[in-house]
Amino acid sequence: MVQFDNQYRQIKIKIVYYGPALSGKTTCLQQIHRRIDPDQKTKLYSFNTANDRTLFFDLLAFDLGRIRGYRLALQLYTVPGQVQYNATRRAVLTGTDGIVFVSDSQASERQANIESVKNMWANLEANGIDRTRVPIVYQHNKRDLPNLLSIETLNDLLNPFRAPSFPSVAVRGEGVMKGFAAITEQTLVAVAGKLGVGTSPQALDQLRLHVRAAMEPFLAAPPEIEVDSEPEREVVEPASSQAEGPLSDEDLVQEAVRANVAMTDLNTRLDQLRRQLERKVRVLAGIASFGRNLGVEQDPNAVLTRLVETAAELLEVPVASVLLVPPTGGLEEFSVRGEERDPLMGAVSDTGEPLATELAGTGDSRLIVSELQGAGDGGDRLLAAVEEAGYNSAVVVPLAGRKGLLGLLTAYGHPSKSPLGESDLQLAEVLASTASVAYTNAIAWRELQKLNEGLEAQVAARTRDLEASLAEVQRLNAELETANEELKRAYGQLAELDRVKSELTIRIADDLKGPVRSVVTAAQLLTDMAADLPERAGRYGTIISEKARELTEIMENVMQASLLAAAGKSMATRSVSIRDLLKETLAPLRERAKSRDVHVQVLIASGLETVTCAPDLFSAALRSVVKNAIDYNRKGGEAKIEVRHVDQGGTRMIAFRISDTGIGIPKDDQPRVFEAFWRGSSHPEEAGPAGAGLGLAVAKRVVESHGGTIFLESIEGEGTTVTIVLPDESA
Ligand SMILES: Nc1nc2c(ncn2[C@@H]2O[C@H](COP(=O)(O)OP(=O)(O)OP(=O)(O)O)[C@@H](O)[C@H]2O)c(=O)[nH]1
Ligand SMILES: [Mg+2]
Repeated sequence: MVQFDNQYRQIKIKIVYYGPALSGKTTCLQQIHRRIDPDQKTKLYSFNTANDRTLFFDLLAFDLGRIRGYRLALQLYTVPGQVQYNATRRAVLTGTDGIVFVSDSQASERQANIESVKNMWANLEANGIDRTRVPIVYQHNKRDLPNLLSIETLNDLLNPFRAPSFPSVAVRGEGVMKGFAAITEQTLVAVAGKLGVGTSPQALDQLRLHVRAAMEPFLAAPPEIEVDSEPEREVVEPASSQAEGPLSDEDLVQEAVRANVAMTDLNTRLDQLRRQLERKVRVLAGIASFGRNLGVEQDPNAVLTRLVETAAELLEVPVASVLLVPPTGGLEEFSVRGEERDPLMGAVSDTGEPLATELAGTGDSRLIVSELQGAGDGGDRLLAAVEEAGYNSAVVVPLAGRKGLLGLLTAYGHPSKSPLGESDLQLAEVLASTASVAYTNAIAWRELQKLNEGLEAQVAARTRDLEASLAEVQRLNAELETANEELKRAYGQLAELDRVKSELTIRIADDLKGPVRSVVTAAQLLTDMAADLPERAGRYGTIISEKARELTEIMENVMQASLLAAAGKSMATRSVSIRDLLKETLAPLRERAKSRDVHVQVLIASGLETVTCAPDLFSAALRSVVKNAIDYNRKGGEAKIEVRHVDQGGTRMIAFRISDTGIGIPKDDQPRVFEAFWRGSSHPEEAGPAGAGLGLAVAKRVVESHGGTIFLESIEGEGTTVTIVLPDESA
């Protein structure tokens, strides 16, 4: 009887392998188990006696995919063949949806086969099952042995309705899967009405196709293997340990069988749960390792590739993809695994946009596409696209970035497996959010690196620029130095020329002094003798005398200009006798003083012998000052030259103090007396031609180039005192 199990959304279908003792029923289940579940994930439960004869039943439970969202849970039972276990057989037969009668083809078993089939009819009747309607196939077994009944004979004896029959060699697996496929198809077609698929020929054909498709891989399996070793199966202790022989109370046996069925059911369920748990653990481990790997991933593309691979692996789906939102909007396939195109990108909506793009645009991109979801119109369109591509379901989750949607992760369920559901969606979400964070980080990291590289490049460029400018500066510096050197050399030459010129000028002027003085003296004599000479001669004498004096002044001016230029340039100093120096200074002025009637007095402090100076220059400077003291004096006045030691800030110096009793200098003029070419406003008429106004300026330059000082004190109408202070080098 078909059982709907709404909790797990499954339909349980019960098929019983019936037949005489030792006909090979258990062997058939072992073969089917090996074929449909080579990894032995499900278990074959057996309730055996000590010598491996079936005591209650064997049970093999497994899923046969889905129809309309319901899982088809097949349960294959065997009955114990031994005659005495009839109560158990009847109990096992309760609610069966289909039967495989396994006969023993040996002629010796003719009667046993007949007894067994009779017994089956009786037990079906006892269970209220119509034997004319229950799906049944025959498997005439042990065709490898000698002395066999023919298939026709067997069918004549056992198969009154001429149900499909298959020869088989169960120990080698031959014919077993064919019989199994046939009964599965028949049974499912028989229960089709109850499944809600209707009874229309098309619907039934569809169902047949579905079952055949599900069975195909097992039928096309590699050559069937002989059961030679002890098959893997779970041996369960019977719930009731009482053997049936002596047990007369049939109800008790039935209870025991029911209890064992329930227990086996529980075991099966437990087994399922264990497998689910194992899968969960595997998934969790997968998530953990995914997170660990992404944590260190710096390449954004590698993050997404890994996401697709991990999603396909952990969700156990054949197709998964990452779709990205490009800067221009819309959606692009970044990576599609298991297909050319992502099914939801391949299918377009009415607006001509891929369905996935439309989904991304709605802002609600977290969904399950499945028959079980009962979605609205949109959902139906999505499901149609998914089924069109050959998948039974899909999950879609968003890849969320900091600034919005980065893209979508999609996964598509294999039609032979349970459709993807809520737990798959959650798993996809965990993977997607982990990857989104890693992706965002990887992009940030890449940008940081780019920025760094840019900075480094900038620094390098600036460094190169700086180095270039530095080289330029160095080159210019070198040029400047060369130019400087040349300038220095030129300057040296010029200075030398200048010096030579000054010396030459001074010497010429000096050399001219003697002859001019003789001319002056001669002219004077001529003037003195004027009375004795013709009148014309006396007049010429006066002219000569005047012009000779003018000439003296001009020479004096030329010399002073030369001295001014020479002062401060390379100056050869030496220690000279002060007395000699003054004698030399005053000699040319003697005549002048006499003619002005000025008395010149010299006082040199005792113990003061020498002064260190450039004698020519210093003497000329001194002479300028004394000459002023004579020129700007009054008749019968006095010009006094005192030389003595003075103390200046603890240093012994030599002071030359030149004072006169002359007209003095007005206060306003005093600050300007040392300026070149400045002439006092009160040049006396009798002082003869005015000088060039260089005297005191030259004196100041000369004194200062000796490291000395010169200053002037004057009281109008009383006289002027000029003091020259020179370092005492002899100290
Ligand atoms: N030669 C041969 N031996 C077979 C074949 N099928 C089963 N056997 C052997 O027959 C014996 C009984 O097989 P089982 O599968 O235990 O028979 P069963 O129908 O389950 O027997 P019960 O549980 O006692 O009713 C075993 O030794 C099998 O190896 C076959 O096709 N050929
Ligand atoms: Mg058995």
